[in-house]
Amino acid sequence: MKNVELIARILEAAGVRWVFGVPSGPVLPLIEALRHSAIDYVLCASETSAGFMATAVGQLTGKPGVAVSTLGPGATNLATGVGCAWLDCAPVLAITCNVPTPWLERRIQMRIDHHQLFQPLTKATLPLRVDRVAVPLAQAIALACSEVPGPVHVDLPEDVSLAQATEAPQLTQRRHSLADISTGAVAAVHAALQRSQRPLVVTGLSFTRSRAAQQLLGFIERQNMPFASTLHAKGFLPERHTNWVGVLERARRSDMRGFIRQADLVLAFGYDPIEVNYEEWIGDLPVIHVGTQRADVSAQVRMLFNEGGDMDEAITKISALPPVPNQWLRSDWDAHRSLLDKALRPVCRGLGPHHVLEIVRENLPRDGILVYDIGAHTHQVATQWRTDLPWTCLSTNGWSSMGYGIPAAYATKLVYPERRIVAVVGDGCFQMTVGELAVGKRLGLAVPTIVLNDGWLGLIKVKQERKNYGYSGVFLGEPADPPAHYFGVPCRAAKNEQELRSAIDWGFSLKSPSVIEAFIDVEPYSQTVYD
Ligand SMILES: Cc1ncc(C[n+]2csc(CCOP(=O)(O)OP(=O)(O)O)c2C)c(N)n1
Ligand SMILES: [Mg+2]
Repeated sequence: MKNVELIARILEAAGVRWVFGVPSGPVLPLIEALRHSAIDYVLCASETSAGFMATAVGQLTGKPGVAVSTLGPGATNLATGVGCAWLDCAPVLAITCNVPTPWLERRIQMRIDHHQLFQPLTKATLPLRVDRVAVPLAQAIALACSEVPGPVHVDLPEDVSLAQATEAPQLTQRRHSLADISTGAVAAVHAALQRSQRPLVVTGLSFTRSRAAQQLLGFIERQNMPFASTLHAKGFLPERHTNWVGVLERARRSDMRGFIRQADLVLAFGYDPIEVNYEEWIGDLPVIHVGTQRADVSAQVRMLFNEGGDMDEAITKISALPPVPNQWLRSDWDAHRSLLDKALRPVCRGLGPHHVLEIVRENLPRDGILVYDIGAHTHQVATQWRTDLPWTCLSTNGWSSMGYGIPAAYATKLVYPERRIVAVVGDGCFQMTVGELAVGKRLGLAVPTIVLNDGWLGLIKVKQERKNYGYSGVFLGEPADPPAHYFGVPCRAAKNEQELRSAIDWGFSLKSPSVIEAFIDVEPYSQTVYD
């Protein structure tokens, strides 16, 4: 058995189903070994997308998403995808295939130091060597999956790939137990609730890894408290619940901040400031932060408790606290939600982003999954979209890289072939990743991609407006009528609600991918995104 075969066995044993990437000579031995394994090698249009696909698989399955690249430019492309796993906390294994070991330090075509490249983007970066493959690989997998999950990089020189394996396959289960923070957390919450008249619960990225959502919801209901989340935590508590009051720091943030000013205490569970710093919205409210990591905050934030450890244990114990009466009225939350819903839907010419989202929502079942990209539309989706189920509304908010939407939607379809998946992307994001449509076509992934064709880098246009700058470098051009297909992926235009409804019906009726270009008015974003 060669080392690449050993690697394939170890990946199989770790539950890996796909390896995403773009090949080159040094990658070929690994691809050949995968060809004889239960793992599919998925050719992507760029390594960056391979990293996004691995991120989505890692988040959705809890098993390592794997992306493989060649050296130098393959590795630098991959780095952008790996950054997503790093700041959005996804278990990912990034493998770079390199020149043979004796050449590793030489100044030769395409070669750079991969360990230096990946060091700031990963939990660890490990070299594989002729007699040291199984141990570091097993360590890498265990480390990627342990709390806080994230990417681990391994570098695989070509001679190591081809050498006979000298080790047995192994999987080390490194389960480092999380600190018990429950005693302090329970005491802090108990004391704070006695003094509070209007407590507010918020959840965030780390809560997506919690198994105590039911306990937290029970606590929220018994204590008669409203709750909000960040973008990533959408759906991990049900957004159609009467106590739900919105999403922090996305569209209509001023309405959210207005509501938050009515509160006198924030109980944060699984909030990760990587999505948005507390300082942005907290004002002088006291905070109890219960997460898997201590929050990185400045001295100006009034932290009553700030600990990282076994969040679920803490939530479970906190949820057993007896109810403490407070002054919240359900009508406070109803009034706020009505205000928010109205403000998200400004008058506009023709089709607005909010119309598109409404129509998509109507056509996506409860367990359907929306995967969306980065731009003004991210803000609109995050605040307007409602979902009651975990992992049904995916984007990137830590890394926030354009180009996530299409590859992540395709990866999601690989994980959930039976569910309805739709990608919603801006036209700028579409231009960055249009080549990935060919991946969907090749794999026959029935995912409609809805392009919000507004002709602008909408988010940056709004930023220029807010700074009183002139528009420059943000106009993509008047959207042209779309072609009949991109790389064989059929495409339709939708210029009004009726055309959009029929295009969505058409998209979901196909057994392969499609593109729907929705021609939307960009102006509503000026009233929703940063207001
Ligand atoms: C890789 C990368 N480059 C640049 C940015 C900065 N950026 C954020 S949103 C955006 C514009 C996105 O435009 P589009 O896809 O048309 O979406 P819209 O804002 O119009 O909804 C840009 C340039 C980024 N987040 N990621
Ligand atoms: Mg745009």
